[in-house]
Amino acid sequence: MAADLKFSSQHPKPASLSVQYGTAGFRTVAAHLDHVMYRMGLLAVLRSKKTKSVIGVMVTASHNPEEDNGVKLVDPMGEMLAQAWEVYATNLANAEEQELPAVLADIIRQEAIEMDQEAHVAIGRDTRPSSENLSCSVIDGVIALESKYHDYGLVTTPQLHFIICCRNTDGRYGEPTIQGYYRKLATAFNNLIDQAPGSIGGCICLNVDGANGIGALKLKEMEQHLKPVLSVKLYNEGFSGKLNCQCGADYVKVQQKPPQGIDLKPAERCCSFDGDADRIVYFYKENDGTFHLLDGDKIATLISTFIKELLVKAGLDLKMAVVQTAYANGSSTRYLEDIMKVPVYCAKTGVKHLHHKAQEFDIGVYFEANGHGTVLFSKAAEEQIKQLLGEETSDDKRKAARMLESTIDLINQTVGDAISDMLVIEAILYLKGLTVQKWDEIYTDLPNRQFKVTVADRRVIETTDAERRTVKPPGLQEKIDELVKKYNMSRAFVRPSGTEDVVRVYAESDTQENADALAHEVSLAVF
Ligand code: NG1
Ligand code: ZN
Repeated sequence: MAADLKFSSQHPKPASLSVQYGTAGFRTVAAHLDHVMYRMGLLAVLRSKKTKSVIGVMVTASHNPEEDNGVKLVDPMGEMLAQAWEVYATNLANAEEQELPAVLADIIRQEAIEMDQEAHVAIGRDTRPSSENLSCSVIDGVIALESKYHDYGLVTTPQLHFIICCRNTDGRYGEPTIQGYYRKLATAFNNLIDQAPGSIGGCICLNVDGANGIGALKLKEMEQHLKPVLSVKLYNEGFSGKLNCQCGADYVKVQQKPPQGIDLKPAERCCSFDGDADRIVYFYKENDGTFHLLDGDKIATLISTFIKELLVKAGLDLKMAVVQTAYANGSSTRYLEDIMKVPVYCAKTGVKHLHHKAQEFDIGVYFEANGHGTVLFSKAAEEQIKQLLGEETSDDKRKAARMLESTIDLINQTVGDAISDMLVIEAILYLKGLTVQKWDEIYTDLPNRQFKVTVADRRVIETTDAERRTVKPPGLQEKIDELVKKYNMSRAFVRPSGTEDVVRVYAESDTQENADALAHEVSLAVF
């Protein structure tokens, strides 16, 4: 390893700054990230040499404030960086300037990386003002190790994941360009819409809150490819408002109210993307002004119901399961298990955990309550569906198999994708002739509340059972259990956030007052 790394001194690490590769990569104020970006350029090269594949680097801080930024690496099939490498990322980001060559050399030795292997890095970024410069710093890191890169510029996070998967599967997943993404999804959407019964017609009107981010930009580009049955009205497009400020999926989910800047009329259906367009939630208001949120749990239920019905029609015996986190509303879990008879599993917060669990089934539907999720189809499932299409079979079975095939193509299986999920939901509602209210009525959410609590050191809290119970500090779980007993149909848990320096508190109960009171009491127990 060369003693001096090219450009390294141009990306100095601020003294005594320490960062950690968390659930969503590195995330902090943008001003602290320049050296991290350069070093992630270096790491992406090593990961690319190791896997002999194209590796992605996405510059974004998702739903966090515009002043923040972040970076995450994308592995060959479009999945999150392998967990073992998160430690390398943290070590590299925190190394002092003079230690950097040695830390790099250590990774090369530990992973037995062949340095003469070619490397390719694909870079994308969101619309934050800091993102362009930061992505140039990533490029400096790639060039320092004399490797090739492609800068895809402004893309949504899931678009970059899609491109990485396409590039590493010789185009079998799709054409590795943004236009290829639009074409694949639009063709699938249009094919699904064409399957609607003759009685269904007209136009779908949808208000979309773009969170003043990249999703709005990309949805506009995509619209021309879609059948004109979908009429999208975009709000918070990013011309004047600030990214994620009083808008976007996280704001709507956590605040349980509509975003600013949207002219919400009773019964009209709306959805919100987050800042990098990998999350989506739906909402509407009633005539009396009552706000209704349809979050990731409602989305998972709608999609899994649709797929299950198609599997029955097609006569396919495929094992489907839904993966949720501790934040899933208790009503959704009960509905899926008791009424739908679909097995439900709970994974730790963070997409990589859900993704991993979902891979165990023929069809794994996973969604975080915050609206991040997708559906995974095993190779065997895809093959069985294809096989049915090639066989002599009844028209009904063939039609169901064709719809399943289009659904697979419409879903971005690499990661949660607001645009893809939105098109899946819209196609399902259209095909079933459902309004947003009818969808909402499938089950009633238990009132719930989420709080953030700032403590001296959030790491003193340790959890078990997919983060639903605490094991440390001693006595905390017992206190929570006592509080939960005081309220009807209630549940509560606390866990340290993986992306912010806070402890998150969640409570649900029979009434909003009780959920609020329980969340409040549990917050006090955390101190
Ligand atoms: P943390 O900060 O660990 O709670 C948040 C979300 C996760 C996930 C990550 C990554 C909640 C409660 N938590 O994680 O679901 O999306 O950010 O963006 O929404
Ligand atoms: Zn996001």
